[in-house]
Amino acid sequence: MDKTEEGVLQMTTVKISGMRCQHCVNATSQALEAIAGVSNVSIDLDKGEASFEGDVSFETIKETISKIGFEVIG
Ligand SMILES: [Cu+2]
Repeated sequence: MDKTEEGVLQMTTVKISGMRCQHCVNATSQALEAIAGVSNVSIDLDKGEASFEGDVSFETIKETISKIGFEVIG
């Protein structure tokens, strides 16, 4: 878990399985950005990880990712 400073939104990283190319990365990025309260989404395709800022439940992230055909695995 990344360090959280006062006044700075918490950074969350989740593992996602199923992303294979830049198109998948874009789809994931757009889906996460569309969630209210989520910002600064960045995706690492090699690691299969997505990082973002915002106070949002893990269930919401899981649901959003599964809707576009991928799976949150951690
Ligand atoms: Cu792809």
